[in-house]
Amino acid sequence: MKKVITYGTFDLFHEGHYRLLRRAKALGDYLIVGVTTEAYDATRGKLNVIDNLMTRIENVRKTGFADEIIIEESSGQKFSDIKKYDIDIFTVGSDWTGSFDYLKDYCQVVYLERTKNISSTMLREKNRPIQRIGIIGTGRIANRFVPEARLVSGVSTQGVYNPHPESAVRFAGRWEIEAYTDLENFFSAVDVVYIASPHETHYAYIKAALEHGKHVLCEKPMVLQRAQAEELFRYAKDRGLILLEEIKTAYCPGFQKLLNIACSGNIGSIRNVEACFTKLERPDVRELTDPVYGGSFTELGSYVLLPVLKLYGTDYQELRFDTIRGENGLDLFTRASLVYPAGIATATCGLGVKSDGRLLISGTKGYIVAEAPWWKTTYFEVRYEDSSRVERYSDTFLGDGLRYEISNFLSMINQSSKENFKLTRSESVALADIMEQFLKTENRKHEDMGTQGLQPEISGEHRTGF
Ligand code: C2G
Repeated sequence: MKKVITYGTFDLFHEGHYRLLRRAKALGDYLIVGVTTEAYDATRGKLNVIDNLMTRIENVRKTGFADEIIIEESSGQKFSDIKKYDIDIFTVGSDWTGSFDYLKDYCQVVYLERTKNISSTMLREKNRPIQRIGIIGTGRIANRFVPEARLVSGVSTQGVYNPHPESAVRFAGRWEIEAYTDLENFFSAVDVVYIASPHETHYAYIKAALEHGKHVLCEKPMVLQRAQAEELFRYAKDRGLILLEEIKTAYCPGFQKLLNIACSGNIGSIRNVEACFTKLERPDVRELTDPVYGGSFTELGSYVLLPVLKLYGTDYQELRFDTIRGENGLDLFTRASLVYPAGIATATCGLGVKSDGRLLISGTKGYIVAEAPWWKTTYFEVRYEDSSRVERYSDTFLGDGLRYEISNFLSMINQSSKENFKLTRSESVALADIMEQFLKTENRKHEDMGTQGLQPEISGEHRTGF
C-alpha cells in the first residue's frame, strides 16, 4: 500500500485546496492530511487565518479524499511523521518547490502544480470571498510581494500585467500566475490591484483600476503631486473603494509599538525627530539615472517622512531641502528639514552617501532611539536623563514585511472601513505634496502620465524598473 502525506492550513477552503487533495490522493492508496494549528501558523508567519482548526479539519474531511487527518503543530513534525506513518510520498503545491527537498532522503517528494485560478465567489464557510490580486509591474518589489501575499490568508495572487509581453510572461512563469498584456482582460480577472510600476505611472494605473471598480494598494510614493492624490482619494471614496499607499514600515507591528510609546507621554512632549535611511546603489541603476523621477528622495523619502508626519501631523510651518548631487544632477543625499509649532524634524535619505540609518525621537522627559534598519522595526530603546534607566521594546518583523500591509488592506476591504489609521489619506496627500515641492525645487520637468493612451505610452518608453 502506497502512503501519501500532505499538509496545509486549508483556510477559507477553495478550489486550489480541493484540487491539491484530489491529486494527492491519486498519487497512492492512502492519504494522510496534516492540518496546521493556529499556533504553528503564527510561528511560521502566516497572517489572517480566519477559520478555526475544527472548521478547517471538517472542510478537508468533507472532500472525502483524506483517509486520515492529523494536526501539524511544529516545523520538525513532517520529518517525524514520515517515519511514524511509514510514508512513501510527501506532496505539496508547487508554490513550495524546493522547500521540502530535504525530505527526499526519506521518501519521494512531489510538488503538484499550484492552481492558478481561484474563483472569489466559491461558497465557503462564513461566505468570505477570496480576494484575487492582480499585480501591475514586474520589478524587484513585485517579486517580493508574491511570496508575502501567499502568507496572508484570504488573498490569492491571480495575475500580472506588464505591457511588455516578455516581462509579463517571465514574471508569471516564475510565480505560476497568469500573464496579461491587455489591461481590460487583466481587470476582468482580478478583484483588487497592487501597483508596483515606476512612480510616474501610478496615477494612471490607480485611476484605471478604480474606474474598473477595483480596490487599490499602491507602492510609495503613490503619486508625486498633491492634486493627484486628492483627486484619487476622492474618486475612490465616491465609488466606495479602498485606495491605500504602501509604505511597509507604516503597517509593521514594531513601528506601531514605537508610535504608541512615543505618543503615550513616556518621553514627554516631542520636540525633535530625526529619521535617516540610506542604501548605497550602483551608479547605473534606474534610481540614480532616471533624470526626472530618479534620486534619493523620490526613492526613500516616504520612509523618512513617515515618522515625522505620524508624530507631528501634516501642518508644518516650514519645509526646506538640502541636497548633495551626483554628476548627472540627481540627488545622492537629501535632507528635508521641517519646522512645526512645537518641534523640529529632519528626514534624511541617500542612495549615494552612506550614513547612520537611525530614528531618534527626542522629548522633554527622554528620547527613543531605533537603530537601522528602523524601517523594519524590531527593536527600540527609551532612554532618560538617568542613563542607567533604559526601557527596551521589541516586536517581530516577518519576512519582507509586505504581509502586514496586505493583511491591513484585506481587513479594510472585508470590514468596509474606508479610513486607515496606520497611514491616513491626509498623510498620503501630505507625502505627495512634499514630493511635489521637492521636484519643484529641483527644477525637474515632470509630467505624470495621464490615463489617455495608457498602454502605448508605457510600452513606448521602456523602463528597467518596471
Ligand atoms: N495550493 C494550491 N493552489 C493554490 C493554493 C494552495 O495548490 N492556489 C496548495 C498549497 O500548495 C498547499 C495546499 O494547497 O499544498 C494547502 O495550502 P495552504 O492552506 O495555503 O497551506 P500552506 O501554507 O501552503 O501549507 O506545513 C504546511 C505546508 O507546508 C503548506
